Amino acid sequence: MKLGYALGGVGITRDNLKFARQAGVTHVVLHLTDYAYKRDELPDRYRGAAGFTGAPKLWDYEFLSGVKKMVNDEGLVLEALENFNPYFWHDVLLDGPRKHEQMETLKQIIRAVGKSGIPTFGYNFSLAGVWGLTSVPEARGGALTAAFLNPEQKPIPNGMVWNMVYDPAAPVGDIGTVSQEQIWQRAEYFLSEILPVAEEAGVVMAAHPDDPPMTTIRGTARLVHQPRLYQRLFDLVPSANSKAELCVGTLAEMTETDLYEWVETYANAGKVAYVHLRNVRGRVPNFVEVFVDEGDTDILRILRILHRAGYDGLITPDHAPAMNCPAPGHAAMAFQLGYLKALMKVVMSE
Ligand SMILES: [Mn+2]
Repeated sequence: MKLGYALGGVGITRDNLKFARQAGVTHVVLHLTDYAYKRDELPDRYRGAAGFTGAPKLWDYEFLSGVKKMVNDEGLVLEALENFNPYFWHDVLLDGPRKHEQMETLKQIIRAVGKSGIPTFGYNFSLAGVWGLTSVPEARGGALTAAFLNPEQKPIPNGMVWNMVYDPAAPVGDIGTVSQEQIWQRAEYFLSEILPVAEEAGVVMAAHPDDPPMTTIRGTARLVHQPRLYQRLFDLVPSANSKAELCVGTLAEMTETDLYEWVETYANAGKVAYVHLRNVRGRVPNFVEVFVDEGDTDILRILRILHRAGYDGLITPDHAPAMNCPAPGHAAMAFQLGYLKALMKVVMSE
């Protein structure tokens, strides 16, 4: 097992890479999108959106190899990219008029990822995205943290998907409801197109479960909102390059959780691409993200199961409660990284 760390958007800096290296991280996952871009400039009807997608340049070989070089220059390995910017694939998610054209763009991106020598691409096939979390002082010592408290759900306005706005000038109205059958059909189209390209490019496509794992959010069905639905996803378009981005926190929030059994089964099957590790208290429709060493999940047990199953991939800390100090996010991450690094050492010496 390797200690991983995720950086995103404006947080992808030399200093943050050095911070990771100093904490003992060896492998990095990058979110190339600045999810909070122009959040405060969006029209009122998009209140609560993470941000605006902008119109990013294609993630081509030249761009990605430059990003990879920056990571390598700091003594780190670039293991994975996580999430397409919704700008590149909103109509694939929404079954819109540009879906075939956008599918070709996604294929170009995956080919460039492979050519750049980045082994894994994480994705989250979701319409509502990560939505509905609020900040509450409910982690240990009153630390500010994310919680899902079953908020009122309004429909997703036009021009928005994945909790980001891609067209602020879209006509007034909303995208309506999307059924389970529709979301699985759309996922099947996406996977049947992307997986052959990923196989040829030597890239593993890693699916993140739906966070929060409700059956529907804002009227739109969720894809992997119970652990058992991963099997349905793997069977939908079978491929050795189709794996799980195992978000332990999200699985623990699911109502039918057989978390330890799931981890054992799919780690043994070689279906875990990489791991997001956080702890939570509660399940949908009410949960609170807490420090990695409190909450409902036995993190040491998870690491033991992974190691015994021969899992040799990344363990990356997920979201963490903010700590009261001048650098709340960095302090929280340093704590999580140190804790995980120590547990990994224990487990790997057994
Ligand atoms: Mn996650």
